[in-house]
Amino acid sequence: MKARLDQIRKQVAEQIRNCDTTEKLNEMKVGVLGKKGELTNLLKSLKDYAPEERPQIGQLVNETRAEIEKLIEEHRVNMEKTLREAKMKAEVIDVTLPAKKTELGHRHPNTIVLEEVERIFIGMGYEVVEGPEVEKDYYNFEALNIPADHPAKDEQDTFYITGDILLRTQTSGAQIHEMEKGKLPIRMLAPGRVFRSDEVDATHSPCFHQIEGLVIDRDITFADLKGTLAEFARELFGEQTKVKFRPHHFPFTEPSAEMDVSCFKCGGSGCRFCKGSGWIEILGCGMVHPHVLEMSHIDPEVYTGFAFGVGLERITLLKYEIDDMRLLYENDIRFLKQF
Ligand code: 2U9
Repeated sequence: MKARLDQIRKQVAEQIRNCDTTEKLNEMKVGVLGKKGELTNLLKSLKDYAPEERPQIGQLVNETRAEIEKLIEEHRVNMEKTLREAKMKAEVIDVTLPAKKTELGHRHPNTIVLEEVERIFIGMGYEVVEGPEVEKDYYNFEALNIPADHPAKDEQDTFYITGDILLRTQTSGAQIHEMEKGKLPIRMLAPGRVFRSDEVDATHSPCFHQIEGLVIDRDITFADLKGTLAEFARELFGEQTKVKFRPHHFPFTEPSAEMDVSCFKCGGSGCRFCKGSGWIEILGCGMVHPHVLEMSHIDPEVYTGFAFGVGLERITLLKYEIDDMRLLYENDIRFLKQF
């Protein structure tokens, strides 16, 4: 029996040495030590021996089994070490290679312009207030002196949710909410999304952004409006920028005007960009209508104010010389990368 066990041990040791993968080693282990393995068979045949011989033979078989298990595990550890070392040698890392360039995200061109406009007005003492996008008809129209039969109230132009609730078509509701709080003076900027039932094209979108401003205090005059907006234009488009005001009409301001800036491309001499006129229309503005003040419980005999409204996309397109508004919403990374 001892001779047979020695023979098995030698054979198995040879087999172990020949295993060069973990799979082969596992297969071999099952073959030798498993249920149908020779060592198990030897243990099963113990009953054929004399009872007094059985403990000694059993012990010999178990010792051989333990030895084989030890050999297998030693070989496994060595093999894994060799494989790991070979893999590491093959995978040499060149630490002198330049690192992969990771692309950093950055602000959308609309956000860049919005933050610039906010910075300018915050510098003049304004507060930024964002109103709700879903508004009551009253805050979007009535409180702004826009009568029931005004074309802007047409269902063709406005997204109504119910007869009385709508998606705001201008951010002015935010100013009405501030005025109703009764805390004066007011110097505020109301930026945000507005919604109009427009077809999408190069200059229109059913959702775009406005930045509106409102100042209410004692002794506010049209001169304050002009000085403030001229300074805004100089900060946004450059120190050399000139402004001009043309009379206009809005229901919520009286008098009303539109402001043009001298073309920042040609300096005012006329080019393709300003269509030869030397001027570019930038915003609408005016003195807050006394009726608008009254409706929000502000006495127009004591307080006056001015307001203005800018289309954010319009400024972004002009500043970056983009000729199609749709580019601002498509989120094409090749376009956005340029800013
Ligand atoms: C209150 C009183 C008056 C806001 C104003 C404009 C002129 C204006 C347009 C610019 C381009 C809208 O986005 S646009 O199409 N806006 O021309 N907005 S004055 O006047 C107000 C606002 C609030 C209480």
